[in-house]
Amino acid sequence: MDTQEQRIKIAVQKTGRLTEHSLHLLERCGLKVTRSKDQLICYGENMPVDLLLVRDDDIPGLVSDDICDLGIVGLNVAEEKRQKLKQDGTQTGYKKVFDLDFGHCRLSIATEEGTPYSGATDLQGKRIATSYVATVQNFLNEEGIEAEIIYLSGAVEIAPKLGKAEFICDLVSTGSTLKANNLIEVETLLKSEAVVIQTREPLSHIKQEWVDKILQRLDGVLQVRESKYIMLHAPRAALDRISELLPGSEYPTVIPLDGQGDKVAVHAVCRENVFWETLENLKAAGASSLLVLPVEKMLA
Ligand code: PRT
Ligand code: ZN
Repeated sequence: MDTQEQRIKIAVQKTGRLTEHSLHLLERCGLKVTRSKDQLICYGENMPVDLLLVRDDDIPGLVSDDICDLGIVGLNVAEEKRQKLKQDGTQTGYKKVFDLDFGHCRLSIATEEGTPYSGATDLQGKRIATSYVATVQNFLNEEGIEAEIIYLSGAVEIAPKLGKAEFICDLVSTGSTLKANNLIEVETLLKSEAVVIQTREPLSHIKQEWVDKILQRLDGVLQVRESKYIMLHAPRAALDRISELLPGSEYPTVIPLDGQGDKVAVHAVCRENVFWETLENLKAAGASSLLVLPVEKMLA
């Protein structure tokens, strides 16, 4: 059955840092989509899955209110919404189900170079400019600090220069924006990356099956990224040493080689990066004809 209610809706950022990665990831899970004319919805052609393309700030709300079943969003945004709901006395209607290992950044407090800072108590009575009001408030509550939070929706990093605040709290990835504004990071509130969130509402049997399938495929795609398939030849006597050297592999397949006496072929999926050093060590242990291949798909 493929009625509108039985289709999975996934909220994805419309245009921004997470968009390309999110769409690519879903494509790698086998989803083919056509975009609607208004570009707000992408209809799944080969699965009962539609994508809602929205501002990232709206994603936690859409999943929390059960308008979307899943969402791909920065943990920083999901956490800010969770804290906001908590401060309003409401329980969050979504849970984090996956870390996606892209969109890495951290939410940090920074101040102008030269401002004394030896710990959170130095924030007492000061002004902190941020877009992350609820997360900062939660941090201050936990530390038992009273400080004024100045809400700014953008260009937070220029607040100290304008005399609007002594501290800022914003996302940092390379640190070059802080540096360009003569600011230094003094406190990290949250380490963030893109995550999948899922509604807490129970889903119909059919929808749950599809959600499970999507999450399993996502898991496969993420595992594959780091995985390599290694093939090599080795004397049977060197097998123990070679198995020890294969990075992150579980049970290598050992195949006898026709007419090669005690020589065998070893095939293994390695779940970690395979470096030249590893290959050189395998060779030194007696391996030959080494081949490293990318893994296209994996289903545990
Ligand atoms: O329009 P919409 O509301 O959807 O997009 P947006 O402008 O709010 O978000 P966008 O696309 O800028 O970022 C989306 C998500 O990417 C964020 O919520 C984070 O989870 C993640 N992300 C990862 C980042 C950064 N890295 C990042 N560096 N988001 C923003 N920045 C900004 C930061 O705010 C600061 O201005 O980049 C600057 C700092 O970068 P560095 O490299 O100079 O330190
Ligand atoms: Zn946003």
